[in-house]
Amino acid sequence: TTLFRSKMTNNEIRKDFPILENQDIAYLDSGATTQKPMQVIEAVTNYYKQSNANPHRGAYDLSIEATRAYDESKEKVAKFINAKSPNEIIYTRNATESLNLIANSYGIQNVTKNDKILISIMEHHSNLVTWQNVCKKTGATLEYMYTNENYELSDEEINSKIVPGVKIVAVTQVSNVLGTINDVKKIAKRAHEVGAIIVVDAAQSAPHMKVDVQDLDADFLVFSGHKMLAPMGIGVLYGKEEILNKMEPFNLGGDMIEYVYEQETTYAEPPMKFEAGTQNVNGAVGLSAAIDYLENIGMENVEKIEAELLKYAYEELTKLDFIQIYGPTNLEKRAAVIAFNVKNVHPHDVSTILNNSGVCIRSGHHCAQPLHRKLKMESTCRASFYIYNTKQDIDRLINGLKEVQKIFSKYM
Ligand code: 7TS
Repeated sequence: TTLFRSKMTNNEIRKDFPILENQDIAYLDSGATTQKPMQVIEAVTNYYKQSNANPHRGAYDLSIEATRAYDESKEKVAKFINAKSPNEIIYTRNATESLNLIANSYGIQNVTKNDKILISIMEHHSNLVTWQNVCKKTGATLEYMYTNENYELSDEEINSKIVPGVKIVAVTQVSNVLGTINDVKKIAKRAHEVGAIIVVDAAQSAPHMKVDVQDLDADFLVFSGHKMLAPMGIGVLYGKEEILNKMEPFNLGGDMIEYVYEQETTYAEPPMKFEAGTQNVNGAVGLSAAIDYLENIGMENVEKIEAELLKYAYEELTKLDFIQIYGPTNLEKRAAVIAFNVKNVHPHDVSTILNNSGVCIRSGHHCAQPLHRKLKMESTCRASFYIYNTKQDIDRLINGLKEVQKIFSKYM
């Protein structure tokens, strides 16, 4: 069956998603969160029907089974991103919490007032406000890499900003607004040359392309389960083992300790050291099933399906002369996300009218206010695609936009 499924088309994949069968919608907001296939929904339901208990605590079979499911999930994640060991995988609530853990447990503890932290202008607020806060608390300086005229980080920009004195480079692999794919491997190499560590925000990349932490030489890498078919509430933090071993925990309490005395505590080894409190086993089980689902399709096939959707959507949108599209024009360097504006119509009006015809897109600043301000975009509409989207979804978007044009024609 693997062979058969690996050839699956988006039209076949779509049938695995009950919500897309139950609702008459073109769901074009997978950048915000993805829908879930039956396989993930059933894995979570079965976990609660058959295996639920608090892991790491009971000597009884059910608790051992919950622990096994949790550990197996980490092994799958480690393989999915080619980490050396599941001990390098920490579960959090989402990419945001993973970034907060790094900022607090690594950033605040390792940065001083003469250091610089470097991010890019296209960062999501989660990878921006967190570092602002580290700088406020330590006196370090926050600097930015800016995009060129093609919405990309040029080599000159990378080389002139990543210089001695920079201690942390935190950058997104894929922009959630522009769709720009950043050359993280090159950025990591440069960061290491000047003695900095690299934090990779893979929230918009891990669901859509093969991510290999060893090939990238990432020191930290984060993503959210809910953007890759898994339930909400499970996030991943990858960290190199030697770095995690030296870090202090961010959250304290049960399950992250070794021995506790009245005045002193020794901590467990990573990853448990960073996972205080009862873990999200159902989320881990769902993430496991989501990775199985994606690997069954094959990440190369995922990329292929999305590239076709992007090409079709981009071409169709380009035909509409009342639309302005943002982001790289070279589609090879771009993920399946398109931010755009309808001339003289506010994005919120566009998305409201599209909603009337069942088209779900996002409008606003997409948690990237500095990017919008820098590029003088105000706010934008954004369509983002995933493996269950079809050309019909895109046709609905295009027809909806023509409807917007009709309604607003006297202002255009
Ligand atoms: N980093 C990037 C690049 C993102 O796109 C997002 C979420 C996050 C981090 C944070 O993820 P979370 O799961 O912790 O919330 N981006 C979006 C979006 O584009 N629309 O809604 C959420």
